[in-house]
Amino acid sequence: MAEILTGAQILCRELVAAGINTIFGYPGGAIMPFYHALPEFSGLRHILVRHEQAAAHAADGYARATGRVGVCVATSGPGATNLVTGLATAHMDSSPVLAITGQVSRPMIGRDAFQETDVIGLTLPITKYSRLVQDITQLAASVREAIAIATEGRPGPVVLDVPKDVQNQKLAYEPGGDAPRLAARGQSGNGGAPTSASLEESVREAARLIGEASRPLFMIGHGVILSNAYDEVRALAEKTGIPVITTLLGISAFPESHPLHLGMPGMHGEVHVNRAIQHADLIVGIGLRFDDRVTGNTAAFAPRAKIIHVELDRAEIGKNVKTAVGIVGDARTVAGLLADEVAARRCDDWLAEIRGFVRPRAEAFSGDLSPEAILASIYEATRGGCTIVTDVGQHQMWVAKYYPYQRANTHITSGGLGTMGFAVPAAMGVHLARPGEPVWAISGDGGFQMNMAELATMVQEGLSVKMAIFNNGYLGMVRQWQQFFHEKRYSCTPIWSPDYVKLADAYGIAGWRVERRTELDDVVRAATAHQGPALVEFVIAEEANVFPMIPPGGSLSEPIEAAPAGARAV
Ligand SMILES: Cc1ncc(C[n+]2csc(CCOP(=O)(O)OP(=O)(O)O)c2C)c(N)n1
Ligand SMILES: [Mg+2]
Repeated sequence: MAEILTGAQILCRELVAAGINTIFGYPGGAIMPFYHALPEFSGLRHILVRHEQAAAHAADGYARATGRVGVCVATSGPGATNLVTGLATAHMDSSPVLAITGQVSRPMIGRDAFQETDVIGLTLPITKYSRLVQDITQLAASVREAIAIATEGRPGPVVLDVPKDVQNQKLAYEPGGDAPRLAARGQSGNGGAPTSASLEESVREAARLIGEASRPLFMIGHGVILSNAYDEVRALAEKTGIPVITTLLGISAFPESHPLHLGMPGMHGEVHVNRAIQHADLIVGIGLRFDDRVTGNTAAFAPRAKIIHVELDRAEIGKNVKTAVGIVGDARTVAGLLADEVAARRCDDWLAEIRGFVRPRAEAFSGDLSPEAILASIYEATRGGCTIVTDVGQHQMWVAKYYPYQRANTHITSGGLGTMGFAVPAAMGVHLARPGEPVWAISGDGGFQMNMAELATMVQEGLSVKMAIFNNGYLGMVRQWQQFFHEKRYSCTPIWSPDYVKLADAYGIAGWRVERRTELDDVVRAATAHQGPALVEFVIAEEANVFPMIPPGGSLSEPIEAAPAGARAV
């Protein structure tokens, strides 16, 4: 039977009907009808953030941890513009986020009304779909459609911009209407790649190339995590004996301790991984987009290799690298088909050759509190049973290189956009998605200060997030580039920090400072066991570097393995 509901109530009803139970947001004038309706929906837990950017990152973290849509809510104008960085982050990393924004009432649209911003214009290029819902009769279907678009195919963020008068309008609402027919959304071409063959033919051709190759590699990315293709990819690797490279967003798609796992490629990839790429005669990329941090200079990337590219998004095939076989499909499905089709083989000689590429660690840290020791301590304290959420910078690369991930989808980071400030709010979303297990947000002193206001959110909402700050007194990654490429001119990269232990105290949460290796394990154990949010500052060497490094625009064959002469290597 139809009920008379406001647009705001319809929005909430539809969220509940879609199985959503957690939303992150911040109220304001144009979204007030939604917030007025919210208390009637006890199934919707609202997390009041301290800045809308954090709402978007938290929804993103929640989405990445669950595979389901994460929801954030903001008012018009500044509330909506504050979401933009979070939406762009989710877009670059294919994360299903639904943003609901209040808009000024319809008669005011286009008149520079108070807090009016063209949210659709702002978000169209950084979302899969953005819609201004002007007709209340379309509202319920719009929610269903937006969630379907966010989650189906290659996931991504979507925006529903709802004018205040539409939220207040009343309508006879029939729950459970038909799922909307999705508007045809254009595919943006196949980059000239040979994807026209049927799936079976492409898989057969790929299996043939895999059988013939003498130096094959698997390179796996976020698509393997998004499609839950762990078992299929592992079976494929084990049947063929082909070594596996995991990109930054592919970390935790394959166990690091597996004998076939090589490590991370690209700008900060290990030397032996990049050399393997340069010597390979076949690269099978699954669920990744060959971005420039992975390939370096594409003209010099994998010069001997044919490339098979398995990717759900047809537009990615042939976009960045020339592809011999493009297979448009879900990573799990295609990896399963390939595993059935390939002949069992081994790659022992090739593995031995790659082992010969392995270099001793170039890094040498002054002081005894190395990033590696900190990460080993966190691993031990949680027995590998936690999720790590990283920010952006040197610490992000150290985590990517040294944390020994064994469990699927336990590494969450902003890869494509490289958004500083991501870790702390995203970890709040991960905590709510996985309340039964520890989550550590690992940030630099720069990135932590971007969103540290969320400490208050954690206190108010009782979110037990563990925070590690790698304090090197610098915007370290930029400082490293200045050291290597700008004659060590440390322009605007030294960064002052507050006393983080006192900061934690001001928020009433547990806080520690670790300066020595001897203090490390006890503090990490105590912080992990602590009920409630906990913050640990790790004071590390100021000028520690991430090695090796492929210079920007350089070839994977030319790693920098030591600080340039004249610059102090620490
Ligand atoms: C929002 C944002 N602004 C600027 C940058 C550029 N950037 C990349 S890494 C970095 C330094 C990060 O410093 P910190 O958080 O202290 O981490 P560290 O590199 O020292 O580990 C900067 C400024 C960015 N990625 N994101
Ligand atoms: Mg720093």
